[in-house]
Parts: sequence; C-alpha cells; structure tokens
Amino acid sequence: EVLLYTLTLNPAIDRLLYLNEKLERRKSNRITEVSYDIGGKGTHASYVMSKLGVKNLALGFAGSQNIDKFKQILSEKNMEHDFTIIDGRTTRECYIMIEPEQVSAGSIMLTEKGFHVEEADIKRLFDRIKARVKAEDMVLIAGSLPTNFTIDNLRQLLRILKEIGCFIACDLSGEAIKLAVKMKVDFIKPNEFELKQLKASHESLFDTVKRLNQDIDYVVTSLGEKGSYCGYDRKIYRVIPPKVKEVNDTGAGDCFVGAFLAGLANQLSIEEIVKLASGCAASKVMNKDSSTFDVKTAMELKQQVKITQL
Ligand code: TA6
Repeated sequence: EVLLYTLTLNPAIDRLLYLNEKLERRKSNRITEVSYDIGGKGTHASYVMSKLGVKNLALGFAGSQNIDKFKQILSEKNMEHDFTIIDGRTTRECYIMIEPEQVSAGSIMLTEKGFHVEEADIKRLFDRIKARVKAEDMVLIAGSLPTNFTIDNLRQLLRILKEIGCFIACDLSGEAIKLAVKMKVDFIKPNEFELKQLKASHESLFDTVKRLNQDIDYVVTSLGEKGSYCGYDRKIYRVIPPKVKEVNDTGAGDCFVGAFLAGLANQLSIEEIVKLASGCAASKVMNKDSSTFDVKTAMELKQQVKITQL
C-alpha cells in the first residue's frame, strides 16, 4: 500500500485575524474575531489527504515551546503526525488578515521566519525518514525552509529520497525549487513568479512548462487569470476552476497539491486528478480559515472544472 508523507520543515500556527472593514493605514483596524489553524504547506496537504481518506503521515520539525498548541490543532483536524521536536524552540506564528468579502482583494499574510534548527535536529529528521519511507511511497516537501536549513541540507534530503526511490513532490520556491528541478523530482508546483525565475530569457512561460516537463513528470502551475496549467506525459492541460464566492484564498494552493497527490495515490486519471484538486481548492477559498474545505462541495465543484488539452 502506498503511503503519503508530507514534510513541513518550517510549519506554523496560523493566527487568523478577521477585520470588520477594509484594512487601512493610520487607523485603528478593529479585529472582530481571532482563530487558529494549522499553517505551513505540507500540513495543509496532509489535512486534505486525510479528509479524502488517503493514508498519510505529516512529518517535519516542530518547536517544543508551543508543541501542545501545535498538536492540539493537528488532532482537532484528525491528522496523523510524527514531528521531530526541537528542544527550546517555538513553532512560528503566521498572521493572516481577512477583510470582509465585499471589500477584500485577497487575504494578507504576515509570516514569521521560523526557528533555527541544529545539525543534530536535521540528522534526527533524516534518520526518521530513512527508517520510514519505502520505495513505493510518495513524499511531499512543501513550504519555506528554516532559516539555517541550507540548500546543501535540501540536497542531502533529496538524495536520501532518491536513494529510497520514492515519488518526490516539491512545493518550494527560490533556490530550493531550482534545486528540485535540477535533481529531477517527480512533481513541482511553481506559481507564476517562481515559473518566471525558472524560465530562460527567450522562452515563453508555456514553453518553460513544456521544457520542465521533459524531466519532471508533473508540472503544475497557476498563471492567475489564465487559469492553471498542468504538464503531464508531454501534454499540457489548461485548467479553468469553477467560479465561487471567495472568503479566504490562503492555503488554496496547498489544498490543490494535497488533493492532487491523493488522486495520484488513488491512481485516478490525470483529468480526474486535476478536477479533484481544483474542486477541493475552490471549496477551500469559500471557507474562513486556512485549511478547511468541504468534501461534498468539492465533489460538486469538481464537475464544473473545465480542462482542455493544449
Ligand atoms: O499557503 C498558506 C500557508 O501555508 C499559511 O498557512 C502560512 O503559514 C504560510 O503559507 C507559510 O508559508 P511559507 O512559505 O512561509 O512556509
């Protein structure tokens, strides 16, 4: 049986701040409600997988100082996890400001940079991965890296996974995504900005997806209003998601990735996978916090996703 692992190296506790009006400078902006959610991209993907009934385990680092709060959120979300606890450190908080939907142009995210990890902590995590992950499994590495987790550390991690021979998915940015491309992982999800960083000067973004797809089986990217593109098996699919009432867009991309990998683990066709992922992400943006989506709504929205092969 395939087991999915998500690896969130720099997780967060999201503090959701709901405002009663549009955020304005030089003014007291009143918060009407505060709530907490799990943060960090791999954890969100795990939540989606669990809700879709796909067996998975959330791995990564977590600070000992606020571990109870962190674990409480994970258990409220019915997520299985085995985080490597870093003694004396605190898992970061990310602040998500959500304006009323009538005036909002998208949520505002303020993200702490996160804790420092020692070489010994990194080794403990890597040993845990070596002991658990098997060749038939799938591993998603998602989100930012702790400040002192270097590109060399990431290279070591990718080498370990390559040696195991599992499916490697990466939702990374900057130098990290460049390395993932160089090491020919199996799945990447660059956003438009990241795709521009990966593009050669003379290339169109579309040609970049095509080129990346020669070495990377799945290249999924969102190009804003143009919808998203999914490159698989030398074919590029354009995906138009259903229109929904947006309440909070935070975490929609993470939700897409989690559902996409869940679909892959369940051996769905590429069209079904893309529809499932778009349906789940569309349901996510209708929800207030940064992870929640509704399976039933997602299944309805899935039917409205439009896919064309380019
Ligand atoms: O994508 C949403 C989210 O996972 C939030 O929950 C927030 O914690 C943030 O992204 C973290 O992103 P980062 O790139 O800093 O790891």
